[in-house]
Amino acid sequence: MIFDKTMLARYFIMGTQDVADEAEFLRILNKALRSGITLFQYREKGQGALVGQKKLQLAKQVRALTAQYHVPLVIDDDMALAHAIAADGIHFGQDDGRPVDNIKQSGNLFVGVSVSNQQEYQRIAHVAGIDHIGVGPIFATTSKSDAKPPIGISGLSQLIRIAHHPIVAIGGIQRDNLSKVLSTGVDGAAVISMISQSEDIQKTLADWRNRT
Ligand code: TZP
Ligand code: MG
Repeated sequence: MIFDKTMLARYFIMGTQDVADEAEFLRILNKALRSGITLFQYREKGQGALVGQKKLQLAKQVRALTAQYHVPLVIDDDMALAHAIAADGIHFGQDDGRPVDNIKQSGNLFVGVSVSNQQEYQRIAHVAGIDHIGVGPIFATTSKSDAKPPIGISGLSQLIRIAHHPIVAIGGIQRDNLSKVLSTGVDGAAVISMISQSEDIQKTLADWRNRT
């Protein structure tokens, strides 16, 4: 799929490790898709994450659901799976292999790369084939055990100033700090817990839509 930066506006990420079980995962994903997320990343990673056939089976259901709602689907750090289910994009971090190798294998998937600071950005800034950058964590987060130190709003603003890629902010973004994040001029925000732990996903996303 051809990447468009408007896809980054309301970017939802989730794997089964973020919720109680697969039924809960599908319930939350359905609600989020119906309520206006602009992109979904399937990220099965960390303690309790599915692997092998179980991961493949759930990924197929995620592909069917996202297609039904015309929401692009990104797979985190699993090129074989992304191709197997015909995802729209692939995302990888600093520890997920060499960017040039990943880009070579990406085919028609669009490509996102995570950076935590300016130094990491400068290292990949001139690698061809990267469609957008994820910057974070912006704030402290409990959703990623190996997250680097938070870059904060000022760090995000500085990175946006020097970057020549579309940027999505990630990490610790909640309803009470979302406006600050968006005021930096970033192309979007990516969240796990703001949606996966929301008591009213429809309302959370309605509020978010009104702020962008
Ligand atoms: N990458 C950087 S922070 C993070 C990821 C995957 C976790 C974001 O989760 P939350 O719950 O939105 O802070
Ligand atoms: Mg990764």
